[in-house]
Amino acid sequence: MAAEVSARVPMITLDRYLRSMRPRMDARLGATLERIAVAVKRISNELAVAALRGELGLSGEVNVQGEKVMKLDTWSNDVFLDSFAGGNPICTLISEEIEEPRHTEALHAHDAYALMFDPLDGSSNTGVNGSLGSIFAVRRRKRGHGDDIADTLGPGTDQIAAGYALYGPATMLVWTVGDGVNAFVLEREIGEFVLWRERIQMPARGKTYAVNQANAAKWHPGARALLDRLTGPKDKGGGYSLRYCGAFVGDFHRCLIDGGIFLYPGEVTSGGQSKGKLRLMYEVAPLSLLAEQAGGAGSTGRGRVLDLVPSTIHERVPVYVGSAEEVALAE
Ligand code: AFP
Repeated sequence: MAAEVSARVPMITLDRYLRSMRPRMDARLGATLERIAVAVKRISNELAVAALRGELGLSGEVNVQGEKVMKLDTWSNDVFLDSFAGGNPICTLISEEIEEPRHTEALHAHDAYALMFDPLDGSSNTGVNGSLGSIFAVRRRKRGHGDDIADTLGPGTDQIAAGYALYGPATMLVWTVGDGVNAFVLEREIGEFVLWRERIQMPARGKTYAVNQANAAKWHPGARALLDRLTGPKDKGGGYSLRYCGAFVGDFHRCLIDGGIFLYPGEVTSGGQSKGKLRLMYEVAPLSLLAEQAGGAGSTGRGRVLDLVPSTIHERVPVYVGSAEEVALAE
Protein backbone atom coordinates (compact mmCIF):
# COMPACT_ATOMS: atom_id res chain seq x y z
CA MET A 1 0.00 0.00 0.00
CA ALA A 2 1.35 3.44 -0.89
CA ALA A 3 2.53 5.52 2.07
CA GLU A 4 0.24 8.42 2.96
CA VAL A 5 1.65 11.86 2.24
CA SER A 6 0.85 14.10 5.19
CA ALA A 7 2.66 17.31 4.20
CA ARG A 8 0.39 20.31 3.87
CA VAL A 9 0.35 21.59 0.31
CA PRO A 10 0.72 24.43 -0.41
CA MET A 11 3.06 25.56 2.35
CA ILE A 12 3.21 29.35 2.42
CA THR A 13 6.48 30.44 3.93
CA LEU A 14 7.05 33.93 5.33
CA ASP A 15 9.25 35.06 2.45
CA ARG A 16 6.71 33.79 -0.09
CA TYR A 17 3.91 35.58 1.75
CA LEU A 18 5.90 38.82 1.96
CA ARG A 19 6.74 38.61 -1.74
CA SER A 20 3.04 38.27 -2.53
CA MET A 21 2.42 41.50 -0.56
CA ARG A 22 5.02 43.50 -2.47
CA PRO A 23 2.70 45.52 -4.65
CA ARG A 24 0.97 46.75 -1.47
CA MET A 25 3.93 46.90 0.93
CA ASP A 26 7.25 48.71 0.95
CA ALA A 27 9.93 46.10 0.19
CA ARG A 28 12.14 47.51 2.99
CA LEU A 29 9.42 46.79 5.53
CA GLY A 30 9.25 43.22 4.23
CA ALA A 31 13.05 42.95 4.56
CA THR A 32 12.77 44.22 8.15
CA LEU A 33 10.22 41.51 9.00
CA GLU A 34 12.50 38.89 7.48
CA ARG A 35 15.41 40.07 9.64
CA ILE A 36 13.19 39.98 12.72
CA ALA A 37 12.22 36.42 11.76
CA VAL A 38 15.90 35.41 11.69
CA ALA A 39 16.48 36.97 15.13
CA VAL A 40 13.43 35.11 16.45
CA LYS A 41 14.70 31.78 15.06
CA ARG A 42 18.05 32.31 16.77
CA ILE A 43 16.37 33.14 20.09
CA SER A 44 13.96 30.21 19.76
CA ASN A 45 16.85 27.77 19.17
CA GLU A 46 18.81 29.14 22.11
CA LEU A 47 15.85 28.97 24.50
CA ALA A 48 15.43 25.29 23.63
CA VAL A 49 18.93 24.42 24.91
CA ALA A 50 19.57 27.21 27.43
CA ALA A 51 18.93 25.03 30.51
CA LEU A 52 21.44 22.39 29.37
CA ARG A 53 24.06 25.03 28.56
CA GLY A 54 23.73 26.72 31.95
CA GLU A 55 22.44 29.94 30.39
CA LEU A 56 19.54 30.49 32.80
CA GLY A 57 19.61 32.84 35.75
CA LEU A 58 20.64 36.41 36.43
CA SER A 59 23.39 38.23 34.57
CA GLY A 60 24.22 40.35 37.63
CA GLU A 61 23.23 43.56 35.81
CA VAL A 62 20.28 45.89 36.43
CA ASN A 63 18.60 47.46 33.38
CA VAL A 64 17.42 51.01 32.74
CA GLN A 65 14.09 50.12 34.40
CA GLY A 66 15.86 49.09 37.60
CA GLU A 67 15.00 45.41 36.96
CA LYS A 68 17.42 42.51 37.40
CA VAL A 69 18.59 41.35 33.99
CA MET A 70 18.60 37.64 33.08
CA LYS A 71 21.50 36.26 31.01
CA LEU A 72 19.03 35.46 28.24
CA ASP A 73 17.70 39.07 28.25
CA THR A 74 21.18 40.30 27.38
CA TRP A 75 21.78 37.55 24.85
CA SER A 76 18.44 38.13 23.07
CA ASN A 77 19.03 41.88 23.04
CA ASP A 78 22.42 41.30 21.40
CA VAL A 79 20.77 39.10 18.76
CA PHE A 80 18.35 41.90 17.84
CA LEU A 81 21.15 44.50 17.82
CA ASP A 82 23.31 42.23 15.66
CA SER A 83 20.47 41.59 13.18
CA PHE A 84 20.17 45.31 12.51
CA ALA A 85 23.80 46.36 12.90
CA GLY A 86 24.09 47.13 9.17
CA GLY A 87 21.45 49.88 9.37
CA ASN A 88 19.27 50.55 6.34
CA PRO A 89 16.37 50.78 6.52
CA ILE A 90 16.46 50.54 10.34
CA CYS A 91 18.63 53.43 11.47
CA THR A 92 17.41 53.68 15.09
CA LEU A 93 17.08 50.88 17.62
CA ILE A 94 15.18 51.34 20.89
CA SER A 95 15.28 48.42 23.32
CA GLU A 96 13.97 47.67 26.78
CA GLU A 97 17.50 46.65 27.65
CA ILE A 98 19.38 49.81 26.60
CA GLU A 99 19.00 53.25 28.08
CA GLU A 100 19.61 55.33 24.95
CA PRO A 101 18.64 54.59 21.34
CA ARG A 102 21.35 53.23 18.99
CA HIS A 103 21.79 54.93 15.65
CA THR A 104 23.29 54.12 12.29
CA GLU A 105 23.14 56.32 9.24
CA ALA A 106 20.30 55.71 6.84
CA LEU A 107 20.97 55.43 3.12
CA HIS A 108 17.56 56.73 2.20
CA ALA A 109 16.27 59.39 4.55
CA HIS A 110 12.73 59.14 3.14
CA ASP A 111 12.27 55.56 4.31
CA ALA A 112 14.51 55.36 7.35
CA TYR A 113 12.85 53.42 10.15
CA ALA A 114 13.14 53.06 13.90
CA LEU A 115 12.69 49.63 15.46
CA MET A 116 11.59 49.35 19.07
CA PHE A 117 11.65 46.01 20.84
CA ASP A 118 11.48 44.04 24.04
CA PRO A 119 13.86 41.20 23.12
CA LEU A 120 12.71 38.76 25.81
CA ASP A 121 9.34 39.48 27.32
CA GLY A 122 8.47 37.58 30.49
CA SER A 123 12.07 36.64 31.17
CA SER A 124 11.33 35.55 34.74
CA ASN A 125 9.74 32.51 33.04
CA THR A 126 13.12 31.34 31.69
CA GLY A 127 13.99 29.38 34.83
CA VAL A 128 10.73 27.39 34.79
CA ASN A 129 10.46 26.64 31.05
CA GLY A 130 7.42 28.93 30.80
CA SER A 131 6.15 31.00 27.87
CA LEU A 132 8.33 33.85 26.64
CA GLY A 133 8.10 36.36 23.86
CA SER A 134 9.72 39.14 21.85
CA ILE A 135 7.74 42.28 20.96
CA PHE A 136 8.53 44.79 18.24
CA ALA A 137 7.21 47.84 16.40
CA VAL A 138 8.47 49.86 13.45
CA ARG A 139 8.03 53.60 13.06
CA ARG A 140 9.14 55.87 10.25
CA ARG A 141 11.87 58.42 11.05
CA LYS A 142 10.02 61.40 9.71
CA ARG A 143 13.13 63.53 9.61
CA GLY A 144 15.47 60.88 8.24
CA HIS A 145 18.18 59.71 10.64
CA GLY A 146 20.14 61.31 13.47
CA ASP A 147 20.05 61.14 17.21
CA ASP A 148 17.22 63.62 17.76
CA ILE A 149 14.43 61.05 18.04
CA ALA A 150 11.58 63.47 18.71
CA ASP A 151 10.16 62.37 15.35
CA THR A 152 9.65 58.81 16.64
CA LEU A 153 7.85 59.93 19.79
CA GLY A 154 4.46 60.22 18.12
CA PRO A 155 1.25 58.39 19.00
CA GLY A 156 0.97 54.63 18.48
CA THR A 157 -0.98 55.29 15.29
CA ASP A 158 2.45 56.16 13.80
CA GLN A 159 3.48 52.49 13.99
CA ILE A 160 3.78 51.09 10.47
CA ALA A 161 4.32 47.53 11.68
CA ALA A 162 4.10 45.67 14.98
CA GLY A 163 4.23 42.11 16.14
CA TYR A 164 5.53 39.52 18.52
CA ALA A 165 7.16 36.15 18.71
CA LEU A 166 5.71 33.64 21.15
CA TYR A 167 8.14 30.98 22.34
CA GLY A 168 5.71 28.32 23.53
CA PRO A 169 5.32 24.66 22.56
CA ALA A 170 5.55 26.11 19.04
CA THR A 171 7.35 29.32 18.13
CA MET A 172 4.97 31.75 16.44
CA LEU A 173 5.52 35.04 14.68
CA VAL A 174 2.42 37.26 14.68
CA TRP A 175 2.51 40.62 12.92
CA THR A 176 0.65 43.39 11.20
CA VAL A 177 1.66 46.03 8.70
CA GLY A 178 -1.68 47.78 9.18
CA ASP A 179 -3.64 45.40 6.99
CA GLY A 180 -4.85 42.66 9.35
CA VAL A 181 -2.98 40.31 11.66
CA ASN A 182 -1.13 37.27 10.32
CA ALA A 183 0.37 34.39 12.30
CA PHE A 184 3.19 32.08 11.22
CA VAL A 185 4.48 28.96 12.96
CA LEU A 186 8.15 27.96 12.93
CA GLU A 187 8.35 24.64 11.07
CA ARG A 188 11.57 23.34 12.59
CA GLU A 189 12.30 20.67 10.00
CA ILE A 190 12.73 23.23 7.23
CA GLY A 191 13.67 26.15 9.50
CA GLU A 192 10.99 28.41 8.03
CA PHE A 193 8.01 30.32 9.33
CA VAL A 194 4.89 28.92 7.66
CA LEU A 195 1.52 30.68 7.46
CA TRP A 196 -0.92 29.46 10.09
CA ARG A 197 -3.70 32.07 9.96
CA GLU A 198 -4.17 35.34 8.14
CA ARG A 199 -6.44 38.29 8.93
CA ILE A 200 -7.12 36.94 12.41
CA GLN A 201 -10.27 38.29 14.06
CA MET A 202 -10.35 38.37 17.85
CA PRO A 203 -13.73 37.23 19.27
CA ALA A 204 -15.76 40.28 20.36
CA ARG A 205 -15.99 38.76 23.83
CA GLY A 206 -14.08 36.03 25.66
CA LYS A 207 -14.30 33.88 28.76
CA THR A 208 -11.00 34.67 30.47
CA TYR A 209 -9.13 37.59 32.02
CA ALA A 210 -5.39 37.81 32.68
CA VAL A 211 -4.03 39.90 35.52
CA ASN A 212 -1.65 39.82 38.47
CA GLN A 213 -4.50 39.90 40.97
CA ALA A 214 -2.11 40.06 43.92
CA ASN A 215 -1.68 43.78 43.19
CA ALA A 216 -5.42 44.58 43.48
CA ALA A 217 -5.10 46.49 46.78
CA LYS A 218 -2.81 49.05 45.05
CA TRP A 219 -5.08 49.68 42.03
CA HIS A 220 -7.44 52.49 41.21
CA PRO A 221 -10.93 51.60 42.60
CA GLY A 222 -12.24 51.44 39.01
CA ALA A 223 -9.89 48.54 38.24
CA ARG A 224 -11.08 46.70 41.36
CA ALA A 225 -14.69 47.27 40.27
CA LEU A 226 -13.84 45.70 36.90
CA LEU A 227 -12.36 42.68 38.65
CA ASP A 228 -15.50 42.33 40.79
CA ARG A 229 -17.61 42.42 37.66
CA LEU A 230 -15.50 39.81 35.81
CA THR A 231 -15.46 37.45 38.79
CA GLY A 232 -19.11 38.09 39.74
CA PRO A 233 -22.14 35.98 38.81
CA LYS A 234 -22.52 34.93 35.18
CA ASP A 235 -26.03 36.37 34.89
CA LYS A 236 -24.60 39.80 35.83
CA GLY A 237 -21.89 39.73 33.12
CA GLY A 238 -19.28 37.81 35.16
CA GLY A 239 -18.29 34.16 35.27
CA TYR A 240 -14.86 34.70 33.73
CA SER A 241 -11.90 32.39 34.42
CA LEU A 242 -8.45 33.68 35.36
CA ARG A 243 -5.51 32.76 33.11
CA TYR A 244 -2.14 34.40 33.78
CA CYS A 245 1.25 33.20 32.58
CA GLY A 246 3.47 36.17 33.56
CA ALA A 247 4.51 36.98 29.98
CA PHE A 248 2.48 39.70 28.26
CA VAL A 249 2.88 38.00 24.89
CA GLY A 250 1.54 34.65 26.16
CA ASP A 251 -1.46 36.25 27.84
CA PHE A 252 -2.17 38.52 24.86
CA HIS A 253 -1.97 35.60 22.43
CA ARG A 254 -4.74 33.79 24.31
CA CYS A 255 -6.93 36.92 23.97
CA LEU A 256 -6.12 37.20 20.27
CA ILE A 257 -7.17 33.64 19.56
CA ASP A 258 -9.93 32.98 22.12
CA GLY A 259 -10.97 36.50 23.21
CA GLY A 260 -10.91 38.00 26.71
CA ILE A 261 -8.88 40.73 28.34
CA PHE A 262 -5.34 41.28 29.65
CA LEU A 263 -4.98 44.03 32.20
CA TYR A 264 -2.09 45.53 34.10
CA PRO A 265 -3.75 48.43 35.96
CA GLY A 266 -1.69 51.26 37.37
CA GLU A 267 -0.76 51.51 41.01
CA VAL A 268 -2.18 54.62 42.62
CA THR A 269 0.70 56.79 43.84
CA SER A 270 0.63 59.17 46.83
CA GLY A 271 0.00 61.98 44.30
CA GLY A 272 -3.16 60.18 43.08
CA GLN A 273 -1.63 59.25 39.69
CA SER A 274 -2.03 55.78 38.15
CA LYS A 275 1.50 54.40 37.57
CA GLY A 276 1.71 51.54 35.07
CA LYS A 277 4.33 48.80 34.83
CA LEU A 278 4.35 47.86 31.16
CA ARG A 279 6.28 49.96 28.66
CA LEU A 280 4.33 51.97 26.10
CA MET A 281 6.63 52.01 23.08
CA TYR A 282 7.76 48.39 22.88
CA GLU A 283 5.06 46.48 24.78
CA VAL A 284 1.71 48.23 25.08
CA ALA A 285 1.49 50.20 21.81
CA PRO A 286 2.57 47.28 19.54
CA LEU A 287 0.10 44.83 21.10
CA SER A 288 -2.65 47.48 21.05
CA LEU A 289 -2.11 47.93 17.32
CA LEU A 290 -2.41 44.16 16.84
CA ALA A 291 -5.57 44.12 18.98
CA GLU A 292 -7.18 46.88 16.91
CA GLN A 293 -6.15 45.24 13.65
CA ALA A 294 -7.89 42.07 14.84
CA GLY A 295 -11.09 43.89 15.82
CA GLY A 296 -10.19 44.25 19.52
CA ALA A 297 -9.04 47.29 21.48
CA GLY A 298 -6.28 48.64 23.70
CA SER A 299 -6.90 51.23 26.40
CA THR A 300 -5.11 52.83 29.32
CA GLY A 301 -8.46 52.80 31.13
CA ARG A 302 -8.82 56.49 30.29
CA GLY A 303 -8.51 56.37 26.52
CA ARG A 304 -7.18 54.63 23.43
CA VAL A 305 -3.55 53.50 23.80
CA LEU A 306 -2.74 54.35 20.18
CA ASP A 307 -3.58 58.02 20.76
CA LEU A 308 -1.10 58.32 23.61
CA VAL A 309 2.06 60.32 22.86
CA PRO A 310 5.09 59.01 24.79
CA SER A 311 7.20 61.57 26.56
CA THR A 312 10.17 59.22 26.92
CA ILE A 313 11.14 56.00 25.15
CA HIS A 314 10.84 53.91 28.33
CA GLU A 315 7.52 55.36 29.54
CA ARG A 316 5.20 52.98 31.42
CA VAL A 317 1.41 53.00 31.24
CA PRO A 318 -1.59 51.10 32.66
CA VAL A 319 -3.12 48.76 30.05
CA TYR A 320 -6.38 46.98 29.29
CA VAL A 321 -6.16 45.12 25.98
CA GLY A 322 -8.16 42.39 24.29
CA SER A 323 -11.70 41.83 23.07
CA ALA A 324 -13.70 44.95 22.23
CA GLU A 325 -16.50 44.24 24.75
CA GLU A 326 -14.27 43.66 27.76
CA VAL A 327 -12.06 46.67 26.97
CA ALA A 328 -15.16 48.88 26.61
CA LEU A 329 -16.33 47.59 30.00
CA ALA A 330 -12.93 48.43 31.50
CA GLU A 331 -13.11 51.99 30.18
P1 AFP B 1 9.97 41.31 31.59
O1 AFP B 1 9.81 41.56 30.13
O2 AFP B 1 10.90 42.30 32.20
O3 AFP B 1 10.33 39.92 31.90
O4 AFP B 1 8.56 41.62 32.35
C1 AFP B 1 7.43 40.86 32.09
C2 AFP B 1 6.28 41.79 32.05
O5 AFP B 1 6.69 43.05 31.60
C3 AFP B 1 5.14 41.27 31.20
O6 AFP B 1 5.56 40.41 30.19
C4 AFP B 1 4.21 40.57 32.17
O7 AFP B 1 2.88 40.60 31.76
C5 AFP B 1 4.43 41.35 33.43
O8 AFP B 1 5.72 41.95 33.34
C6 AFP B 1 4.37 40.48 34.64
O9 AFP B 1 4.46 41.26 35.77
P2 AFP B 1 4.18 40.68 37.25
O10 AFP B 1 5.30 39.74 37.54
O11 AFP B 1 4.19 41.89 38.11
O12 AFP B 1 2.87 39.98 37.22
